[in-house]
Amino acid sequence: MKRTWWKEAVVYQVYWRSFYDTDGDGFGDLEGVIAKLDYIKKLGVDVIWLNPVYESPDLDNGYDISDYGSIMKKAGAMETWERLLDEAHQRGLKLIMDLVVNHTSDEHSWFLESRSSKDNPKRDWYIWKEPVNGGKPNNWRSYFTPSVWEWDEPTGQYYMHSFAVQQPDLNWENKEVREAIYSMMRFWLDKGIDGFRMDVINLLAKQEGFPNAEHPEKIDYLGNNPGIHEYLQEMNEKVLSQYDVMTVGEIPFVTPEDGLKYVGEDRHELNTLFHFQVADDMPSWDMLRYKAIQETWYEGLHGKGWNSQFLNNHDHTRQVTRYGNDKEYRRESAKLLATMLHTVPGMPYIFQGEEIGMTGVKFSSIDDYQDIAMKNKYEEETQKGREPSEVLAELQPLSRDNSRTPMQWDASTNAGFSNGEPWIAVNPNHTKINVEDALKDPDSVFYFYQKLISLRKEHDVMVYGDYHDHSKGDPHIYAYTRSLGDVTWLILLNHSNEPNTVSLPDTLSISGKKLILGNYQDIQELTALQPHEARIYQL
Ligand code: ISL
Repeated sequence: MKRTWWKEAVVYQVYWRSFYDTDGDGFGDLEGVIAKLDYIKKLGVDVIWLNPVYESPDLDNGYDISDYGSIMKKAGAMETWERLLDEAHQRGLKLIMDLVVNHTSDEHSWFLESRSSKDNPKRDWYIWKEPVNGGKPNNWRSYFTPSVWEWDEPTGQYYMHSFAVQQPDLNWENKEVREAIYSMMRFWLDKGIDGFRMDVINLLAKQEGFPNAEHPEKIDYLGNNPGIHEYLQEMNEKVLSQYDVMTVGEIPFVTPEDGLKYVGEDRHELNTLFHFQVADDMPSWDMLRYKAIQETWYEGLHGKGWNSQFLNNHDHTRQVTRYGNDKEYRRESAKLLATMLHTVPGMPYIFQGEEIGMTGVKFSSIDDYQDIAMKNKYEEETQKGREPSEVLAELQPLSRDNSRTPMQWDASTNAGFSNGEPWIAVNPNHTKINVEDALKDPDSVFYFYQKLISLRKEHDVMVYGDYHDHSKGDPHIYAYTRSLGDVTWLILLNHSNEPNTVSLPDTLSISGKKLILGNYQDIQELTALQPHEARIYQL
């Protein structure tokens, strides 16, 4: 596998609307990101992934784009964005943008033209279907609604939307659509961005003939359909291959075998991917399942393609709450999960606030939640006559708003995020969990992340080392090696609220070996790990 800058990178995800508000409107903004670049740089990361900032009615927090070529007013002006890119580059930080091209907003001029009449030149830029037997064309469910089909009275047809009604799917079969998207991509690449995170990029191709699904509730039929690889190979050939950029595909519903088709170095499609066998399919922590997933993806990609490692983002609950212990062992647990994500094979992504161990949230009323996905689901379920409090309790743990509460800068009002009324409530625990306190505490989660990231820069074994799990079958201890040349690291994790012993072959004895990094101040017993203890040894 050839060495590249992006394989060696750590990515920091900036959900700008919850990052830092400089104009007091209650939303974060690009000036705020600029103001905090030195903080991001201090962490030691290499790349910023900026969530969508394009003009949008903001129904799905920017993932409903109405103009790809301009900046959303609440985020700032194009001049502000250009200054952000320049200021980031001056600090040696790369910037990748979010590419959302499976769908647009229903307020995009393309869709307004397309829906205006059946014979409009842009009618075929979206997916329109006649009724079937007087009703919807098929039984497909969308991510956010019971059906992908929305009736359009004026033209007497349905249009398809894989997400909200207000997010109509583009018709990628139409060459004009593809060329318009490629031209938009060049617009941003020519401004100097360093790549794209590609939103549900495996949904671009739809099932031939739009047949009914056997299990409509399992929405995997929306992705990985014939034609997708031809689209991505064309995108690579016409656009991406002309630039030195990184591309990470958000690719749900794939196994390693399918994932490799998107990121194999010989495929000329994308560089790396987010799969969702954990974040979407593993509701709570299951060490045996996690190890098996890591194993299959390592075997599937090793030597051929590159993986990305994450456990939370703007769509998935904060990892220390969902997959760790955010109560009595919050710091240790946050550091253990970080050690794991930064030492398993693949490039690690840090979601803003993860580096100080921010937690999920539980609002008492559905009115406090802002996420369109959650509000739609709440409506759908309560409409069935279900008890609202039961539905709320069911939706709270995995609500996307868990990760979208404002970045906690200090213990002051609104966590120092805004002088206005924040668009979403601040987590009350900001008085205890915030950047200001973290930077004063040499043992904070922040400085532990900083050490992990700096280790990555000094030791190629973290990036390019072979992986071997030596703890298969153990439900709490995760013990694995990374080996490169004559360097072997052994990572020991005890994902448990109880101490656990580590039993390893003599060849992996840690007696007398160098401890590279650990999350406990002192090691009480060499072969026994404390609750949520993590250690990295050089053998
Ligand atoms: O939200 C999810 C489950 O919690 C994910 O399945 C997510 O909806 C899915 O991976 C697609 O997410 C992306 O596309 C959506 C947008 O709402 C998400 O924020 C974005 O990450 C539509 O653009």
